[in-house]
Amino acid sequence: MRKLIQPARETWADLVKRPTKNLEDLEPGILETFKLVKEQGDAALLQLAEKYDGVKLESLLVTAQEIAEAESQVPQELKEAILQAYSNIQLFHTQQAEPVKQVETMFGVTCWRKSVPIDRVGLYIPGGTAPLFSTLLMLGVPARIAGCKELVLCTPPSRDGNIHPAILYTASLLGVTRIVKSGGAQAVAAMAFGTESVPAVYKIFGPGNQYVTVAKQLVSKAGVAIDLPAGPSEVLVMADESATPAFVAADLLSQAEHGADSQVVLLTTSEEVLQEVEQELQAQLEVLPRKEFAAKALDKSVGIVLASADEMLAFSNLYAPEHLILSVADFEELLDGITNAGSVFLGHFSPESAGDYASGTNHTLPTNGYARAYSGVSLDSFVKKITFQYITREGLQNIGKTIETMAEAEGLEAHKNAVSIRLKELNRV
Ligand code: HSO
Ligand code: ZN
Repeated sequence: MRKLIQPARETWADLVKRPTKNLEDLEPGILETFKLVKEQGDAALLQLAEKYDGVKLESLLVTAQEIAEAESQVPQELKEAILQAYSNIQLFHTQQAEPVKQVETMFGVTCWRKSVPIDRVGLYIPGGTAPLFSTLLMLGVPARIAGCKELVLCTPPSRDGNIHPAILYTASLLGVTRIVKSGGAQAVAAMAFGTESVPAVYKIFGPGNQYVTVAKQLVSKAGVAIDLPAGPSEVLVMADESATPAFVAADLLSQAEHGADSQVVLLTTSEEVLQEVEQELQAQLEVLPRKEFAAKALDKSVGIVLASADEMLAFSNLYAPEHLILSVADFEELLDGITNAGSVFLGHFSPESAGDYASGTNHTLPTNGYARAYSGVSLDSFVKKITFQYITREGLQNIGKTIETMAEAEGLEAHKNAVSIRLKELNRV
């Protein structure tokens, strides 16, 4: 971890920058994949599973028998944990539903807005080094609450052609029946354009490697919505003298173990805390199974000593972290000052892992500074909000003149006329 003591304000803008990766080189290959999937559908997915996942699949779709087998392979303790997390996430996201409120803006002019589920959504769950069944909960639970009719799940198969049993168990809890053994850009293409086995969806959710990320960006240009512009996961921890260095180190490592490109930042008002956290990082890192990823992420990370809590807050708001942990005694005093963050963890006993898995909040959050303007995934991500209005005869008489005047000033005579023609009729009777 790089150490900085009270860096000058002028340097902050550079310090909050994430490393930029040029992903444009990937585009031609991904567009080739899109073409193949559009032309050959399922056959392309099977061919690419052989090429990239190293498996000759008999069938792209997971069968009911595979789901039943998975059920028996997941240990009871894990099932109970998943059910607990499910229930908390469900409770938290159910409360996000907004009641329909009719507003009479003028007498006889009534407007309202209603959430309507997106009919078909695609959920992408990466394979690779960690089977993120928790992400499936974070996406599937709000999708179900919203009332999305069809959930399509794409996830890459392992070399033996299977999907991790915990992913299948979670999918079956969510009632997701269309589980496609496909990953990478080809899975994104399948969900965007449709194949024989994969219905085209209207919005694609979920994290993935850089191929998936670029593929999502490309389909979003073609009219399919995506959840968030994705980047590597990140955490910023603020720690004062009251922090326990071992806890802080554990939080930093929990983020660092996601991958070599994870972003980890420590802000503290105490040089001593910084030193102690560093020692703890070394000790805890040694025994981590994923220590290679975590070590690489830590190498690029930074620990900064700042003069005050206000300075920490100012830096954090500039950085706009995906996760913000306030390991400080008086966190309440800082809350109103937080302007940019995806999700915030308060005090010494609220580790990020709680939100990653089970407390109820969503872990699909804006990275790469997007927290300045974006929110994480929530119930809203799975609905469109449709506005309605009903104007009575009297209502049109009340509002008509305003519309006519504005339309005329914009030089849009036909707009004006749509009102005038009605008002004339109303005045005639
Ligand atoms: N920290 C990740 C989510 C996750 N952690 C899944 C563990 N499993 C992004 O918020
Ligand atoms: Zn995590």
